[in-house]
Amino acid sequence: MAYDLYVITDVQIGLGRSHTELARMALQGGADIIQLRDKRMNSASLYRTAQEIVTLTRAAGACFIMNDRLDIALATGADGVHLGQQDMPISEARRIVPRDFIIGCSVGSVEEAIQAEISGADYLALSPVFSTTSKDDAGCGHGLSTLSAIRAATRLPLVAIGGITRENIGSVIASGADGAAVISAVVGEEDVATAAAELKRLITAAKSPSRTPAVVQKV
Ligand code: TZP
Ligand code: MG
Repeated sequence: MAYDLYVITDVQIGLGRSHTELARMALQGGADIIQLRDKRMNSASLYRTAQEIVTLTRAAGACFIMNDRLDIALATGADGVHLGQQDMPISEARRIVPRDFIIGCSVGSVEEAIQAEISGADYLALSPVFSTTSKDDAGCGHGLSTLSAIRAATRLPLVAIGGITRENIGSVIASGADGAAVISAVVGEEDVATAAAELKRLITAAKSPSRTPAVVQKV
């Protein structure tokens, strides 16, 4: 499964578009994973929205991850859930989910990364890698050195989240991330599909082995 471009829907940042519309456009641009994240929506609306996004991600061959809410993830047939340090314990979630269900975990240090791996996480998200205004309680960025240290400490897929832009994505991938989870760099753009496609192109380029410049022979 690809973790390259992981788009988190956010209707506060999404310039008036719904979660479903943001997801549709991000998928058009090549998003590999869509996460539904909304701290304000009631459960009924979250459930309906998750159902809509499951349909879209299945049609696109992409993956749908529900933020926080394991109940809604299971009820809608989501591919997985994303849990933070303040959410239900990974090991308890693991006990009640189907075998191939994905559990992602936000971590802020090597110690948390190791603990999440031991507890049964399928992927890790360094959160936040850079400072961001998109999440109120995100705290200061942990930086690329923490990203590299976590990369060295675990073999789990590792995404970086927080403050990622077209300008810094190359350094994020070079520091060991398998992909980038973003809100504003995609969802906050007028043309969501094009922003997603451009970020994905940069991620793919950063991952491909560097090409040595052709030597021009003098004749
Ligand atoms: N978790 C950690 S930082 C963050 C979340 C949901 C927000 C990321 O948003 P942006 O706009 O890509 O910085
Ligand atoms: Mg959470």
